[in-house]
Amino acid sequence: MDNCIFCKIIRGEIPSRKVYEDENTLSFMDVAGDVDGHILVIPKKHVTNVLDCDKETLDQTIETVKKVANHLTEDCGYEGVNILNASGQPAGQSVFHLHFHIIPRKSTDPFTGWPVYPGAKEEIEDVHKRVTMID
Ligand code: DGP
Repeated sequence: MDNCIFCKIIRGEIPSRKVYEDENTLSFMDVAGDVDGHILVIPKKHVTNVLDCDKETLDQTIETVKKVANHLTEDCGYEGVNILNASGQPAGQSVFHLHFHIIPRKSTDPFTGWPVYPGAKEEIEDVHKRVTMID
């Protein structure tokens, strides 16, 4: 995709600090500067997000997420990771090339990795009826 920032990173037209690369995926440092160690994992094939991603590309991308996450916890002194994905603008996606965020974590971190939600408004039974795929 000509104008996709992440496709430009893959092509080397925009520099990136690479963490891992193989034939189908790339992992590099996120420039957001919001939390130490913020890393992204993307497929080299341009897909928008999880919603339009084919199984093969998603499998390859998740495999690299696991590889990087294991490296962080086994070799880099971290104790856990948060793995985050936004699929769709209402979910907070701002770059429309599939990516998973990896936030390396330590038990001493003075923050939670989970979004701060406002508290459920609907009865769980009502939501369950609307979303369940089980007859
Ligand atoms: P999201 O909001 O979930 O779509 O995340 C997009 C992330 O991409 C955001 O954390 C900042 C990061 N980002 C945007 N532009 C660049 C860039 O040019 N280089 C790098 N390394 N990261 C970028």
